[in-house]
Amino acid sequence: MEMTMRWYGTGFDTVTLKQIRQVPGVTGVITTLYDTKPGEVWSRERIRALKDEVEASGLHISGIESVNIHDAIKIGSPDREQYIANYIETLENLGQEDIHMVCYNFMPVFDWTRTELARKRPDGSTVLAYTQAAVDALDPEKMFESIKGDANGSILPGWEPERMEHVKELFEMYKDVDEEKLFANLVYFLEKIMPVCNKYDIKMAIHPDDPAWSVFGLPRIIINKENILRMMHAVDDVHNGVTFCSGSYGTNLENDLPDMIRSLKGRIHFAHVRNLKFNSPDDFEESAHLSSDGSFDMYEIMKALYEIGFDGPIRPDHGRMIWDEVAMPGYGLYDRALGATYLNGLWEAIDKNAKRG
Ligand code: DNO
Repeated sequence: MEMTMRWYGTGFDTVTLKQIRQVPGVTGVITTLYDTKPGEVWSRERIRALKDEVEASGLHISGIESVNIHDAIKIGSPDREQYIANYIETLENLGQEDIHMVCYNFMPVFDWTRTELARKRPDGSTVLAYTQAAVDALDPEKMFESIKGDANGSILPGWEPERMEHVKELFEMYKDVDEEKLFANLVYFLEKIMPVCNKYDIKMAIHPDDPAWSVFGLPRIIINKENILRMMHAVDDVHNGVTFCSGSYGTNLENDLPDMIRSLKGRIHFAHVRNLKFNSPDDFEESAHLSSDGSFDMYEIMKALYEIGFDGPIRPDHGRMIWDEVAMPGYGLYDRALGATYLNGLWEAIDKNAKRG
């Protein structure tokens, strides 16, 4: 595996490439062109400029998170053909710039959903948290309003204000899309993009739905082992792979994370590893990465990744806000750096133990 950190780009991220370069063991970044909209073609020039900037800092681009999918593709409306063609062009430009991993998601309307962006923990840190009761009590149109105030002035991924202004219309557009239709639209999209992925060896890594169940009655499909294996078989190509995100699949306590990892051998192209602390099955918060701070056994998760021979990029995921840092919720420097160091430590121990036999 290669340890990386997510970086949103100059002007969007409070964390600098120089800081990331100084986190021990981190050699790459996972980045994006944060100001592009779903459906837009990424030009080679812009990709090259991003690459040059990252490389000038002594790091490299380990993959893209995300090239977002236009709603027309998820809904399956006639204009999807144009957006798929644009997506293919973007992949071609990425491939020509030697970028080989693309993370994306297929969640309708909302990307990840949390009900609090700054829940205070006993140690004074603040974390993202989710309570089902809060979602049930909320009008989806108010969801954006309710979290925007806590975003420390940043634009949260998947919650771009210009999209959120049209939440009502978006819900309307999805009204005839059930889980089967969404799944069929995903397969349709993947079949169309596989040739370009094969040509440039671009590994597509679908991010799970977070939380791993339906919110506000919207269909959600990338939620458990059964569904993800169905998707892998439907388009049985190594370039059709997954982002294994422990914090997203882990929202459903019925998901056995190490078992899922083992069953996806060869198809995990990217890993997000973090812990969650459950206060009840319907209420969780994003604790520190350490096993003892949350509900998951992080050693078992890393061991499963090690045992399947995972060799893609991995990144610590959302961190707590600590030491008075002001940053995009989940994406400060300090706690993610602690997370990276912890995950590297686990990996080193697992590796040494395995080699000693
Ligand atoms: C949240 C992230 C997601 C993820 C997308 C991938 O912090 O994990 O926004 O990047 O779902 O497309």
